[in-house]
Amino acid sequence: MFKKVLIANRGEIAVRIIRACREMGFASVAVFSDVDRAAMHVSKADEAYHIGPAPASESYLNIERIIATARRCGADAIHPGYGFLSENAAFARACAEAGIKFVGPSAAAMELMGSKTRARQAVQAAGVPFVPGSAKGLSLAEADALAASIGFPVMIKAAAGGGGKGMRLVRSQGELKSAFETAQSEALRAFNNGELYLEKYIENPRHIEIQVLGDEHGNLVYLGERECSVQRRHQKVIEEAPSAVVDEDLRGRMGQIAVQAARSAGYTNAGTVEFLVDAQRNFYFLEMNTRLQVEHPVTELVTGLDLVHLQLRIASGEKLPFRQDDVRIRGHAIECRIYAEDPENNFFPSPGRITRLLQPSGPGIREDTGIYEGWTVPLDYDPLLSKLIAYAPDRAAAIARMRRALDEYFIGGIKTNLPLFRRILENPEFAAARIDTGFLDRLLASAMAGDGSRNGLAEIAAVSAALFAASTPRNGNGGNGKAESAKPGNSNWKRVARSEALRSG
Ligand code: MV4
Repeated sequence: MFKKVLIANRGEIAVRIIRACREMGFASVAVFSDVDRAAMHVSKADEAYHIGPAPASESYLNIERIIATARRCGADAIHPGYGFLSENAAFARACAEAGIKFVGPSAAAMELMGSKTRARQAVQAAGVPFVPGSAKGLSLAEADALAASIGFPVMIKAAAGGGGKGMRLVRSQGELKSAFETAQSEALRAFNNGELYLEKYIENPRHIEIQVLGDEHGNLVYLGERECSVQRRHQKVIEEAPSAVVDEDLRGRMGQIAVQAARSAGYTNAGTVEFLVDAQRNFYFLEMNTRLQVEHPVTELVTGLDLVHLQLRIASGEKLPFRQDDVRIRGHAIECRIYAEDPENNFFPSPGRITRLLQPSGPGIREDTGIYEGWTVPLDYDPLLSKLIAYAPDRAAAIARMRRALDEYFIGGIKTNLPLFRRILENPEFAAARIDTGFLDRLLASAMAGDGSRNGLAEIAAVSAALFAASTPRNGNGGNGKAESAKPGNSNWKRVARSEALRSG
């Protein structure tokens, strides 16, 4: 087992990994940039080292600096978290060369999955189902001929892309040439690789992904699915486990396919196989993510497993401590991603100082967070503040629990997307699990238009703020001795705002 683990990340995920290290008896090492000296992950770790200025390219993405720091402090492993260097094969290779264990798959497996066309070819033999299309890079002429034979609409995708980057929807033959050319120049600019492939377009699919876990002795298991259809611009907003449309039979079939795909890539450690699922519940392989995902907690809650513990045990060479038959899905978990962004202003990032923070707790509530009252959210990184996760015996109870927790949650001083969750969770379509990747866009469009029966987001925010201000004592300072213009000295604002504004529909 390891003695000391360096966490090459920041925010809530760094805190999450530090906690696992503490539980397992490993010393933890944080790294931080200029603007993160006061960040929560720095104070939670056993040691912390400065790695550079605010821009990620000079700090959290600085491979040499991070390896040098790990060497200097004697770390025997590096956990990359998600984002930053987590899917960077060169970083995994640099760790190996420095004799430091990278907590994740091999550099070769990462590289293979990084190319969507190579990944498709590698898993094809394992009987993995795909959307009709090409498994190799295409010229414009080849794309034209293929699109004509499979029929429009089609999607042009960048082989080096993923997560929605460099994609183009093409509805007719006449649009193909210019879509191909812009996609190619975009891909060249973004990935230094202009390879494009093409697929039949699936209209409003669900996005459902399977968590897999493999040890370094050839054992692989799947840990059920996550429903990730509630998203906006390829940014997930709500995830849940299990999916309401996945029964035992479908879970078994998708799970076995995901394990086969991972096996054919020589995959180890934690990974996620993404699928599109159509209205007839046909499923199609999209891509494999070679990292621990943001939404891993919903899988942890319904399986009772700790994915970060398991990642660390696998990386240290241990065998998986259970078999597929031992994995049971129990209850229902929902996660809300709380972002510092303004839903009233086109979700523009809203960094700044958190002047007041009231966090939910109680039965079935977990919060993975990297924020605290008084901290200033920097504008240099992804604005994810916190993940609020509700767990209950069934989906309806999990929704009720999440709504209760959201009512307890207050973040003052910055704009957040908290009001959006209140609206999603009271939506009848969401309650009935009639969700697909177009759900949130439709909901936001109806909020803009004003559906007559309830307040739009703007009104809810305005009414809440007015009631909050009215219920705040004039000289109240919340008891922390710092002068603030508006601070909730008591909890009246919540009760009033809830009854008067949020429940008025
Ligand atoms: C698609 C698709 C429809 N048909 N491919 C977006 C992210 C990237 N991983 C793949 N994506 C999609 N690929 C075909 N052939 C629709 C999407 C898509 C999507 C997928 C998952 C989650 C949200 C999405 C939102 C819009 C489009």
